[in-house]
Amino acid sequence: MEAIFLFYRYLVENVRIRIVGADSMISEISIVPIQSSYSLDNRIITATVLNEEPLVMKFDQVLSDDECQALIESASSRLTRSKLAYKEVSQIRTSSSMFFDANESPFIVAIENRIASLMHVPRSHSEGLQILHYEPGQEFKPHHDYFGPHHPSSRNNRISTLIMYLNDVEEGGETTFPRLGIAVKPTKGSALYFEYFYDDPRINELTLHSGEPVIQGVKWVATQWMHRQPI
Ligand SMILES: O=C(O)CCC(=O)C(=O)O
Repeated sequence: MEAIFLFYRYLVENVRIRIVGADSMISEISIVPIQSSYSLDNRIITATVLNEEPLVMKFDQVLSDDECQALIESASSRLTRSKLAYKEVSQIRTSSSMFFDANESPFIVAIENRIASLMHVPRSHSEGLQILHYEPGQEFKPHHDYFGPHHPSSRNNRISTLIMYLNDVEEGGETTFPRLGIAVKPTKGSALYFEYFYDDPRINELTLHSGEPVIQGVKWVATQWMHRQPI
């Protein structure tokens, strides 16, 4: 009889299905199905849910030590000052960074394929893999990863993010979500996942996050952003 009180509307929008209840309490299915581990690419990636809606998860063993090192080495001679959404240099984001080209090398393609499987979005929806480097005092102040409604990229907006930590940071450099009370310490090979593909913009807004200033040591991360449609 419960079915009488429930009206399910199924919407398929490229990569996921949403279910909307008749009581207008929206319960939206996440892009990534919640599991305690994922077996892919000949490895077991373990997962911890940090928040359910919006979904925020920590993954362990996403990258091996050798892969972290190879990413750092391939990126280090190509870093330039990081910019914001309108290509402006700002004190909001003081790191340096670079993007790998699509299909740049078999190594990068293999990593991107693993990430796409983990994020449950086809690789064709991804931006080039980005490497970020922070020296002591550098940071990325609170921001959202999706584009505002007036930005040209909002027509095919970002829907999810994977931040992979390429080294252990001695002190500082946590990724924090001030509206969710979450702080994640960078640990080599692990990754932080979150998505902002919800109908209710208030849920997406909760993904405000920052890279806290590095206090001691340096911080290297690789970031992958997925879009609603192929790029
Ligand atoms: O460095 C971090 O911990 C956060 C990076 C970040 O927020 C981003 O790349 O959007």
